[in-house]
Amino acid sequence: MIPSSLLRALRSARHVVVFTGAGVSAESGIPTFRDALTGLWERFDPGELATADAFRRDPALVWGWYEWRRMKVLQARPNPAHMAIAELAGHVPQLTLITQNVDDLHERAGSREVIHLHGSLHRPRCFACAREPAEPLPAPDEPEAGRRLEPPRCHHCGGRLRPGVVWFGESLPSDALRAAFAAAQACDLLLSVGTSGVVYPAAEVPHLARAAGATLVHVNPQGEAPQSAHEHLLALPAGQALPQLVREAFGG
Ligand code: BJW
Ligand code: ZN
Repeated sequence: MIPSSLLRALRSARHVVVFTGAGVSAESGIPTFRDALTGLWERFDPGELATADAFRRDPALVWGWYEWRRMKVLQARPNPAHMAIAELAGHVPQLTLITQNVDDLHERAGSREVIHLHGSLHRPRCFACAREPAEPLPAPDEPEAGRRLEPPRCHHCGGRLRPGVVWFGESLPSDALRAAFAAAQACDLLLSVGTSGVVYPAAEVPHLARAAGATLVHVNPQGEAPQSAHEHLLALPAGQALPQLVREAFGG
């Protein structure tokens, strides 16, 4: 049941921000990071895989793991949550989509100009000179989760390619972060979908929107009950909650 005050706020919003995390892709079969039992960090140590030092120590381990993840994304399809977000953009005057995800499922659902705060699995670059390869990488051939794989070499300088994601201790792309913070401060409603909200500075985004007076809507089956009348929790999987929200607010 979606509260009527929330439906009214959504119908009258001029600028909506949708802020997504791994939970929005969970129903596409992409594992989240911190869910008990199924999260990636339950099985893998982020310190051994998601830092620049880890890549320096063991590039083949890190590259192999990210190729495994890229393959999972290539095999996945956008789910009803991605589709509902793309559809919502057609119902409101302005929508800014900010994602922490490194997959391309929002784009494949039809969303345009997605702000990727943590980069992309699909845009590797040279670890030495930062240039991107001229040719897109071929699809990985069925690597297993723990299999080492030598990273391809850069055509310019011979350095190793690294995944185009933001590792712990690295700066977020400054244009993306600036655009995300500006949208958060300018929006009147922010939908936070499938994120634990523990990784900074991305986790500032909903806080900035709240401080600027926006209505906040959290979509998370494990979410905590909010404290204010301007904040709502839809404690459902995103693939159910978002289509229902768009349908009840705008029909069709
Ligand atoms: C569903 C669902 C369904 C399930 N429907 N929902 C301040 C204090 C302490 C530390 C720091 C700080 N500021 C910065 C730091 C350090 C660090 C940090 O934040 N650490 C914290 C963990 C404590 N931050 C950084 O290092 C950042 N850089 C930085 O700050 O640079 C400046 C600096 C320089 C030098 C030194 C120090 C600072 C960079 C962070 C980059 C994070 N990168 C990762 C990996 C990306 C590459 C990869 O994919 O491997 O990004 S970590 C990982 O977490 C990934 C995600 O984008 C990110 C967020 O996770 P997300 O999306 O929220 O997923 P989960 O799994 O946590 O949550 C899923 C949620 O979905 C759950 O709540 C479920 O209930 C829900 N869910 N199914 C709806 N069907
Ligand atoms: Zn190079």
